[in-house]
Amino acid sequence: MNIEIRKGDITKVHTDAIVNAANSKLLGGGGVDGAIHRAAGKQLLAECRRLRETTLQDGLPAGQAVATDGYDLPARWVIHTVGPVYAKTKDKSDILASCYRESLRVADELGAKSVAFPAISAGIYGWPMDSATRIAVDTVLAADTQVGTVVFVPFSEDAEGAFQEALRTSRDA
Ligand code: AR6
Repeated sequence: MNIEIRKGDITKVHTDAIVNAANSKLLGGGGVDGAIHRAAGKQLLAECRRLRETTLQDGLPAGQAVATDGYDLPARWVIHTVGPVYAKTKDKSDILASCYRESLRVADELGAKSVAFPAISAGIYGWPMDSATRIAVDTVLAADTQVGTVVFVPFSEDAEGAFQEALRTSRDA
């Protein structure tokens, strides 16, 4: 698998699919979720609403993933996943790892060969960037998937440095 780190706005990335760090309600929000809904256009929210009325009446649980079309985005699909809210007193690393594994499983179902990820849970959900990026890189490298290219899309220099360090140390290992 080819792994790239490309700092910037994930809504501009031309991979087959981009991953959204959504919430369980799946009806938009702040952060990368808001940016993706703005860039994809109203049809994205309409498809999310249909999912909530049919297969996802109770919402999307943390650690799981579901696909929609990408509409006005350069990416053909959006894979929505829900990260765990960070808590010092409870280790939710397995749920965060599951976001990456499940997103790649959904990508395989779609036939997506390239997938871009933001740093899931590392914004509003409060996960420390170093830990979030390490879980991201380790989980993607260990995944059993047909996806050939994964692009991590840090939104800040700090996040870029954290992804680079996680990739460097995992490849040394
Ligand atoms: N491209 C790439 N990364 C981005 C972009 C962008 N356009 N915008 C923000 N980021 P967050 P979470 C980074 O808060 O922590 C929403 O309200 C951001 O700097 O978007 O999983 C949802 O609806 C951070 O490093 O997601 C949920 O309620 C990373 O993306 C909740 O926030 C993730 O930050 C999810 O919180």
